[in-house]
Amino acid sequence: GLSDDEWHHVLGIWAKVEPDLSAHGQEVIIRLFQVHPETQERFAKFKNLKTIDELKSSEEVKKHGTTVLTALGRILKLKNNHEPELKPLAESHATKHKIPVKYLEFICEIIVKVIAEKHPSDFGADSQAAMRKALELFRNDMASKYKEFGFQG
Ligand code: BLA
Repeated sequence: GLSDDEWHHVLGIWAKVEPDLSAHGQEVIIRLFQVHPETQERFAKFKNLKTIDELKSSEEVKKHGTTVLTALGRILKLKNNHEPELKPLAESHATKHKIPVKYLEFICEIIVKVIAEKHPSDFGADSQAAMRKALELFRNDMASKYKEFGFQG
């Protein structure tokens, strides 16, 4: 897990993200689809969105971005005790959406980049390192739950 000091960094920057969660979420999803187009194929509901303008004007993309960051925020706030929140998410992602761990790595990297761009003066090296560590914990625990649900990830 992370130290108290590391969690303090993680939750400190998250408090700056939260007032504008949907703009952050929208940016994360659009960037994910642009940098890793294969990820967009996983969404039946987004397959019809071809251009960057279509992605930007989609209320559904914004809504999904908000869903993602709301869930992630809940998980981060539980710190090292995220299991109750993580378990149903791992189950749906293992058995229904079938999202490889590799894709979780992609989105986590993009989350760090988007926060760094939007909050250059509040997301220094220590905070970035702490956030990366928190996201790695999230991914590792998702990966081990995936296996419990019979998905190799
Ligand atoms: C749906 N993804 C969801 C839901 C939540 C998250 C809460 C709705 C409830 C559920 O189905 O369990 C949460 N998604 C997250 C979190 C992250 C995220 C916390 O991306 C990352 C920090 N899911 C992934 C990745 C992809 C993905 C990397 O983690 C795609 C590459 C896909 N999530 C995905 C899909 C759905 C979903 C396809 C269903 C969307 C729908 O049709 O409504």
